[in-house]
Amino acid sequence: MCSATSYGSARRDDTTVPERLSRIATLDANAAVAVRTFHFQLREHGWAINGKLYAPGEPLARPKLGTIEIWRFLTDFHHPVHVHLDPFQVIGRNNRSPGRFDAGWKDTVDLRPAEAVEVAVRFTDHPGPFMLHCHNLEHEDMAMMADFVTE
Ligand SMILES: [Cu+2]
Repeated sequence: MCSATSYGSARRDDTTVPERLSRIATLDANAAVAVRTFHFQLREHGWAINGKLYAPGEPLARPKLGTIEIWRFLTDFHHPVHVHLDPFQVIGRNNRSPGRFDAGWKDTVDLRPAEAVEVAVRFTDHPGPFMLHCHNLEHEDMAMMADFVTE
């Protein structure tokens, strides 16, 4: 195929798109050592996770490095849920298989009102405090965040 550049000279374009762009190793959810639930809710005192506004130094989870856990996110509203440290894979949405839009590695998953999403996450490399939070700026600014500590 030939194409002209914006400079007017004709150049041969011999590039091709690979048939497969990447391969993604699937996390083994059956190897999960824990299942944790995080409920994102509007409470009368603010936007909360498991009934709590953000409290630095009061982690909601202490996953072990090198392990896989299943984290269940529930909501009564629309929240894009973001987990720091490691990417995750969606393994279920509303007790069904993930949607096509759930494929691949994620750092944020979109939960619409009354949805429940399960993700598998493998904690790697770095011990210490990390965060999960709603990525809606108004919600995170109104305390919809939580610490977790990898050990
Ligand atoms: Cu939110």
